[in-house]
Amino acid sequence: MHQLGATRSSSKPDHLLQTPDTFVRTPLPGADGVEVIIHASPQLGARFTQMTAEFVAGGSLPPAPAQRFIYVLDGKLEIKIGGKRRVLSTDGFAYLPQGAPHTVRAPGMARAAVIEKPYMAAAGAPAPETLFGDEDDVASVPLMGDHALRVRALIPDCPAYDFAVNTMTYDPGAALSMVEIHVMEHGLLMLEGGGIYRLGDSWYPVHAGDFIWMRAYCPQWFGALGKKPAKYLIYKDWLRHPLEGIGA
Ligand code: UGY
Ligand code: MN
Repeated sequence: MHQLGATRSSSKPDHLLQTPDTFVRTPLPGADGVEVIIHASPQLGARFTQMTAEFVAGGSLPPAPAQRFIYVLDGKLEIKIGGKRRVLSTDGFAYLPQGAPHTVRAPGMARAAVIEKPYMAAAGAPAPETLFGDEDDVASVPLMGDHALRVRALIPDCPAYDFAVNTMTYDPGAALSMVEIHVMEHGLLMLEGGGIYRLGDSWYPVHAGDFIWMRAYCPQWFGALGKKPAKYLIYKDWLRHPLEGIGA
């Protein structure tokens, strides 16, 4: 149906709100039986890629040119890496180190969030290891003591890893306690519920299915609205000196 040119999506220099009505599916070279929506990429100004991969039965992804994080949104994915085989169900996740040969295949229809980032080594940091997990099994921690806003860290907070992926769950009415302005950039996929997101000088209604990119230093705030919790999956670059990687 025509929306007569209207959408909640918005693309500004310091943020992108991409709502499902504006998603364009594209083939990914080497992928078979998978279409992707590329939400964040260097073309946008991001230093990582985030996509939603939509698999038909038997669909598979090609190897990544970087380290890769996969979070299953629907269905199941079979991952083989270094002699290990794991089948991830909805809310299951995997971290696959850069250069580690692996295969990702869907036995049936499936959807997944896929985040890829060139690895930035750090002096003295051990090499990152393959990880598998299920979001349900990760302990949740109240954000700054607020039990109505709970964070689950899916990647260990240790210098082997140069990015974080967390889920954040807000009870209805819960909100970030401050407007954040920080050096990290974010990729964010709304998983459940909704609310109001402040990005820069704009306030947006958002809900499950929406994607947001925030450039470093983009002012950001979220408050959850509605009768059920709001939950999102959020990426940030993490645990590296800001001058690393820019040849300073
Ligand atoms: O981890 C974070 O920076 C997180 N609190 N940001 C956000 O939810 N927009
Ligand atoms: Mn933040």
